[in-house]
Amino acid sequence: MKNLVNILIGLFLILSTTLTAQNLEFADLLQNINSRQNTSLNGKWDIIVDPLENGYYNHRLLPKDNGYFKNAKMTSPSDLIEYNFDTSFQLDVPGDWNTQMDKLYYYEGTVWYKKDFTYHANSDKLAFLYFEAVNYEAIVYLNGERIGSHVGGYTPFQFEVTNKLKEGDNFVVVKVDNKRKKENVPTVNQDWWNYGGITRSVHLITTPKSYIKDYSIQLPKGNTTTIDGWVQVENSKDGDLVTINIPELKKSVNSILKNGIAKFSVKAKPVLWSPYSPKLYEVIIKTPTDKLTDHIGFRTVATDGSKILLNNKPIFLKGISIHEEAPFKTGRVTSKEECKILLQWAKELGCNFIRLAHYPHSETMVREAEKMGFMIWSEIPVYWTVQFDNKDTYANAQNQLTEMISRDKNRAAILLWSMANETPEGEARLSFIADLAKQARKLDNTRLITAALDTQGKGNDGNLIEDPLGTIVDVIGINNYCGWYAGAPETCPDIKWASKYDKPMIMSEVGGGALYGLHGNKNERWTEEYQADVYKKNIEMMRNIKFLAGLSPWILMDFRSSRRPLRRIQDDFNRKGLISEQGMKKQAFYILKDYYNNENN
Ligand code: GCB
Repeated sequence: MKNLVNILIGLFLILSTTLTAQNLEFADLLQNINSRQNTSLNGKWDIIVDPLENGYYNHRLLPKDNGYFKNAKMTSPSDLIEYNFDTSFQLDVPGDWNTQMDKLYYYEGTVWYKKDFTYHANSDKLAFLYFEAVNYEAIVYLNGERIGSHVGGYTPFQFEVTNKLKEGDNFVVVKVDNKRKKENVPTVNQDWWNYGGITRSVHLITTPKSYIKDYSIQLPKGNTTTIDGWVQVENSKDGDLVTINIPELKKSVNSILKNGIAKFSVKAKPVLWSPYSPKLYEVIIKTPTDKLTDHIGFRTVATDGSKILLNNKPIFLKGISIHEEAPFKTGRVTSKEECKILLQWAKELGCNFIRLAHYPHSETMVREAEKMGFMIWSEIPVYWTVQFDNKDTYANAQNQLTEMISRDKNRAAILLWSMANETPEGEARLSFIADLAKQARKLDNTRLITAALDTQGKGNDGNLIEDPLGTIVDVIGINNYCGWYAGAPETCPDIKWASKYDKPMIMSEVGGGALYGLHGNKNERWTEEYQADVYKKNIEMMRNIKFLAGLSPWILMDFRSSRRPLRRIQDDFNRKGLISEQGMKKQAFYILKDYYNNENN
């Protein structure tokens, strides 16, 4: 009874205001796929490797409208069809192809993937094919018919396929192409492996005809006592009710749908999410036909001069950078367990913060990190010199940014959206990144905008931060490799840092390489001793930076990169990990751990 009274007290009825479905600029994506009726299409997929683009164009027997995507079968012994998915090789999805098949280790090009599945039609349901990520370009065919395409290797995309599915047997074919191109984001140069394939999970999701598509539920900027947001319901009627229920807070809010959107706002005093207490609340969203459950944290983030404030209190970000590379087996991370191993190592190091480099990581990674109390920096692969004056390149970058924010806008752990990494100064680059920042703020005014700058050795009096990008971001990221790419380690402590901007600075990269188990003098490169010394000297340097608000050294674990050929040392791995790819901790791990454990901030 008491509960009921409380719920009634908390019951608000708010008429929706002017926000309409057309105002929403988020990507066309279902929010919170794991709370939906979901058939996994993971597992073995049949594949055909196609370096000549033979299955698509150009073949006498395969005119353009009759490619591998038709999944043709011979019907008589005299038929000539020079491919057959049913007898082809197979690859695991999710997964990269490079580490699953020796002959695909360096492969960059097209692979055709095919999966059979059954579907039982239900006239009350809609069906969606949802891909968590495919690197890099995907063209998707269902039952021989093209249903759409997607560009960008690290963000989700979906297609509504209700009317294209057949009762019973169906097949989906995906043409996956990871050829690097100058105009792409990232461009042709990158210091990580260009893993190809359907690298994350694939789902067949069904929803009611009128379904909850998307929502945003969080604390508004600077306010810790109001939860507000909106719910978007497709195929709804004006006047239908949406209920947002947070049982633990004893809040149940009703809001009326208008043009597919229901806005709400409710007074509440949630326990705030933080690394000390990563509290998530069960949130249940209901419409007359649909129901979803999420787990959402509430917190605010802001800056004050050179401080980052979490829930109005200054916090120092003790971080580490992470690539989405699987421990022990290398290749792409494909399971929750692998995410947890990486995160557990970051915990052991004493981190409260992770930089998910250099592209959006999986939703699983973000959600696991959030549960464990890590603050997150999430970024798009605007990396080094992309074509800043190319409109299509910008559209691609903005699309990846929009998909990242759309997917993760309800994750309290994410404090920072990063627009770019180490981009060379210039006018075209400035307006490119300024436009991205504008778009990010339009979609989400509650988080901070950052970018990792490469501002080494500027100015006369040490390192002066004056990159004009500093005017655009809220938090300045600096990648600096004192003792590795610039100067000897002993020169680092004397470097004086200055900044033109009264803004927080995160040392978003710092570090050096070492081969696990290689020992020697601290002046010998690649030894663990050298790397440990680089860390010691950089920590001394960082202690003197008054406007330092955190750091995310490069990097938690050694990762594959085809820029790193040095035999018997690198062997295609960037060796700046604090941990080897086989999980062995190097000396520098303990130097950073000591710093994080003993520093007073
Ligand atoms: C950087 C890049 C990062 C590289 C790293 C390195 O500045 O941002 O992607 O892997 O340096 O190891 O050189």
